[in-house]
Amino acid sequence: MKVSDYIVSFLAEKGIDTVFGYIGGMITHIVDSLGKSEQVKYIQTYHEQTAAIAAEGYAIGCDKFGVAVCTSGPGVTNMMTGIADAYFGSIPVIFISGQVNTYEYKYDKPVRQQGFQEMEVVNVVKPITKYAVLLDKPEDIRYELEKAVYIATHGRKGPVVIDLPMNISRAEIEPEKLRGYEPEVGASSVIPINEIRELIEGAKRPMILVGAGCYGENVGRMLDQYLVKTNIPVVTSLMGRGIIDETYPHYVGMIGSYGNRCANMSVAKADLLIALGSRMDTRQTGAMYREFLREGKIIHVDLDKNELDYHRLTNRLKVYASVADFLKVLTDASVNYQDYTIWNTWIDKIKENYSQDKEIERFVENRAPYQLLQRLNEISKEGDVFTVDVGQNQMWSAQTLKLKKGQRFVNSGGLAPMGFAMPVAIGIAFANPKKTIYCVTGDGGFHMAIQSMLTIAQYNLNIKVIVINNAALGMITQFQHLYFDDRMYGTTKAGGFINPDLKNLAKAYDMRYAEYTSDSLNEFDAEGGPGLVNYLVRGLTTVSPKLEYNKPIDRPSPQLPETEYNCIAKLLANI
Ligand SMILES: Cc1ncc(C[n+]2csc(CCOP(=O)(O)OP(=O)(O)O)c2C)c(N)n1
Ligand SMILES: [Mg+2]
Repeated sequence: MKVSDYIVSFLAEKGIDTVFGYIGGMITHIVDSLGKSEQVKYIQTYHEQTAAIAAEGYAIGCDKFGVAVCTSGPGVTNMMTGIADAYFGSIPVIFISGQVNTYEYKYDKPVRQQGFQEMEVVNVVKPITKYAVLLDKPEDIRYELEKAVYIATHGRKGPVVIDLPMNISRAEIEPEKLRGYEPEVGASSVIPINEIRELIEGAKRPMILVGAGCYGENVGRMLDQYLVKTNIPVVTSLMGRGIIDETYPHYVGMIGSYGNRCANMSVAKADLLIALGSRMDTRQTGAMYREFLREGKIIHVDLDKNELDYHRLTNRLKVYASVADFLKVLTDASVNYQDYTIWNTWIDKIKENYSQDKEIERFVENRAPYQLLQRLNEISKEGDVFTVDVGQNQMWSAQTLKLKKGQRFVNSGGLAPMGFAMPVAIGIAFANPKKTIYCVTGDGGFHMAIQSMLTIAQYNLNIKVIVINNAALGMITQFQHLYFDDRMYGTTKAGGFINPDLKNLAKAYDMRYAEYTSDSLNEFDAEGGPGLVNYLVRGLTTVSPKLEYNKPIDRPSPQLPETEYNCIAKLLANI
């Protein structure tokens, strides 16, 4: 059997039915084997970056792992954005890159390259992968594939790169003679349940923070049950949205630099934060991280020990465990939960007065972008998926979308590459062909991923691409307004940034096209099939609230008047 055929049958056995890629000389054997396969289809995208991010989307959509293939040299450099994104986003993806023949490869020789399009892939991708290997012995193929899948999908998930020389992919092997991979047994989780119980029983104002580490393993459902039982209020991180059922009455909102005002205000007043699978990075805690939880302690649950050990917040009880294991132990333990009615009543007040809808009404001048998200709240249905890009469009969406049961919110918060929303939607669509996907992107990010449109049209994927078209790199204009006296170099038409004609583009890519402004939004409904929606926004746009540097998390801009802020604190003091 040829190695490339073996790889495809291995993937089929693991239940993978779609592989994304871009062909080139060094990967032709793999693509040929994929093409011949009846179980695994090969999707030839129009850019390796699309393939890489689509593979992430496939992993997210099917809860297994994604696979992307590319040729050597420029194929791999183009894939790098997706590899890095999968690393920072903890998404399990196997990347297979073609490499020059082993007899051309330079190995340790101090020359730049020997073969055409040769590049030392393993060393280049090492810092952005969980594991990377040059597979230069055909008889190692089973071992390395099994190892790759194990590493990608266990512990904190992430990407693996197998760099596969051309002559290895076409080599003949005898599958029954190949050695397999036996994973090493890792350190087991440590759950100090007595200390945890004591902290929870002593807390009057507990709060749960749901982070991206809560994805998968049915954690969302476990959490839903735990919440209903305990009535503990919940906030999410940007990456933790859409995991629990956010219609839970004590769901407060998203925290962070662009978090909902009510969520940031509430978390600052908690006396115990149970942080589940969340890095609590500066974007969440604010640079003044000591203000993040002034009087509280944190139960910090993470299965990445380094996140626990190298964190700058000190008031933490470290729990080295998966969220699933933690919840199992916590649910089985007999814990006397206090009655949180007063705490929840205060939060309800905060939610009522400082919800995102109130924020928009009170503080946002140019409301058009937010109105689009409010419209999506009206027309989207349970189970729909939102993918969002990077920039203001991402934050408007994260702040404003009220996720219904089963809805998912997919975005990139670690690498955050513009041009993420369309390719990730492609992968999700292949994993879940029946889902309706709303892909919200900025005009800048849309143009960066333009070739993804062709794949969407070609396969008639159920994706509605919505460009919030403010004719600007909006997120940066807000920065330039604050710190560069409104000098909009590179971000607006006057500064040299322009957009192509989206209507003509849609025609060229054979996509249905619709155009709306805030005045015609009520014509935008869920019935329209896949296509391109150009949502035109005039004037400068802002995200609100937004935490400015050196401000505590509960005092985002625009600032509340001092008397109002103090009044809220006093209200709580009576609890
Ligand atoms: C590949 C890449 N380049 C640059 C950036 C920096 N960046 C972050 S947001 C942003 C502006 C995005 O503009 P647009 O896509 O139009 O979205 P908007 O903010 O206007 O909603 C830029 C340039 C990035 N995140 N990714
Ligand atoms: Mg824009």
